[in-house]
Formats: sequence, structure tokens, C-alpha cells
Amino acid sequence: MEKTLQAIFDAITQGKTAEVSALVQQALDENLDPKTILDQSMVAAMREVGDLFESGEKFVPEMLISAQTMQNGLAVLKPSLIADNVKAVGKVVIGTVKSDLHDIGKNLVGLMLEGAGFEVIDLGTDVAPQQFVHAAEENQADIVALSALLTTTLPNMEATVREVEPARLRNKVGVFVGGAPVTEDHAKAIGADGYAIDASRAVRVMSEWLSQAGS
Ligand code: B1M
Repeated sequence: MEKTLQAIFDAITQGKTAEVSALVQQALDENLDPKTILDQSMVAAMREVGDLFESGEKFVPEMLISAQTMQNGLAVLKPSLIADNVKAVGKVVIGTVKSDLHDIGKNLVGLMLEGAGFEVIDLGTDVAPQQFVHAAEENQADIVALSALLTTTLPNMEATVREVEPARLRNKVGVFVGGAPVTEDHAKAIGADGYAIDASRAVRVMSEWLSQAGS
């Protein structure tokens, strides 16, 4: 791996919260592609942290510090991921479902959507089904996007899809789901309008759905 990418990867896995911002800036100064920095060093590092947690080599406090390091790095990368002067193409209410506190993936999806010109209303984590409905109606959203990272919170994702159903029928609101334990089959089974495995594809499937809904 390229030297600076490796340094960012190490900073995130080792939880060097203070060092990561300068390293991400250095990678940008070296003209490395922002998407490469994100995928090959930052997202890969979080995957590694998860693997080490699973094998008992890392614990929750260390995961938390790595997550904070990732967020610090993302703050530096954000402007490069978002193009200037893009016209709003749709409104998305996004959040992590009830009882789930993981927000890095959800933040990335929000960031990419903003980059593609969507207006994003981020409800944060641990969001109850009714909060999604309320925000969608209040903001006249086109799409509700749900993120879940735990197998134990998948039922809350399904409950949210059910809760949004009347608003979907009334206002043509699309419901999209994603997150590590979510699959295409699961998305279909719970009645979502779409699923995406990662943030870039989330933008693509939502844009496609919107253009079909509008035509
Ligand atoms: Co947690 N955690 N965690 N954790 N954590 C996982 C998810 C886990 C897989 C780790 C493991 O065991 N290998 C495991 C879940 C196992 C399972 O259910 N199958 C786990 C566990 C068990 C737990 C706790 C229960 C641990 C405990 O307390 N004993 C606990 C639960 C807390 C809670 O939520 N109630 C917990 C806590 C935490 C921290 C708070 C310490 C921290 C989160 C901090 C934060 O988010 N601010 C944390 C972290 C960091 C992780 C790992 C290591 C990394 C997650 C991450 O940020 N990935 C994770 C292991 C892993 O994922 N390999 C793990 C990077 C991110 C970019 O990817 O979120 O998948 P991801 O998002 C992707 C796609 O999934 C997709 O696009 C994103 C970008 O491309 N996507 C969407 C996501 N949402 C989408 C929505 C869409 C579309 C696409 O809408 C349409």
C-alpha cells in the first residue's frame, strides 16, 4: 500500500486521533484520489478493527477511539468528497435505527448524497420509527434511508419500514436500507424500495429510484 495510505490505516487501527487529520491532509496534498483514501485506507482500517474485535484482540473502548479517529479523518476529507455548486436533486431523511449507535457508515452515505446534490436531514443514531415518519413528513422528504450495523437491530429496521408505509403511499416516499448485516434479499423481504451495499451505490440506487418516481 502507498506510504501515506498505510500511515492513515495505521493511525485509525491504532486510534491516533490527533495524528490522522494531518495524514489525510498530506494524502490530499500528494494528490491521492479522495475516494482511494477513503476506501483503501480509512474504510479498510475500520474493517480491520472489526476483525480484531471479533478475534478478541481489540475491545469496545479501542473500537470507540478508532471510530473517533475515522471521524476526525473524514472531517478533513469531506470537502474533497463534496463537489461545489451542485443543485438539490432530492431530499433524504437518514438515520441509524433504534438501539443502534453505529454512525460512520450512515455519515458516509449522507456525505456522498450531499456530494451528489441531495439535501440530507440527518437524524443521528438510535432513531425510533416514529421519528423517521415525523421528519419525513415535516421536511416533505423524497426518501427515508435507514442504516443498521447489528443483527439485533434488524427487527427495528423492519419496524421502521412498516411505520413509514402510510407516508410512502400518501406522499410517494421511498425507503432505502443498508448496513453490514443487511442484504438485498432482506431488503426485499421487509418491503424496502431499495438496498445498497455501500455509500456510492446508495447514491446510485436512490438517484435511479427518484428519476423513475418522477417520470
Ligand atoms: Co460495533 N459492532 N458494537 N461498535 N462495530 C460491529 C458492527 C461488529 C460487526 C464488530 C464485530 O463483531 N466484528 C459487531 C456486530 C455483530 C453483529 O451484530 N453481527 C459489533 C458489536 C457486537 C457492537 C457492540 C454490541 C459491542 C459491545 O458493546 N459488546 C456495541 C453495540 C452498540 C450499539 O450500537 N447499541 C458496539 C459498539 C461500537 C462502538 C460504539 C464502539 C463503535 C461505533 C462508533 C460509531 O459508529 N460512532 C463500533 C464500531 C466502530 C464497529 C466496527 C468496528 C466498525 C463499524 C464501521 O464504522 N465500519 C464494526 C465492525 C465492522 O463493521 N467490520 C462493528 C465502517 C463503515 C464505513 O462501514 O458502517 O458497514 P459500515 O457502512 C458501509 C455500508 O454498510 C453501507 O455503506 C457504508 C459505507 O460504504 N451502509 C449503507 C451503511 N449504512 C447504510 C445505509 C444505506 C445504504 C448503505 O441506506 C440506504
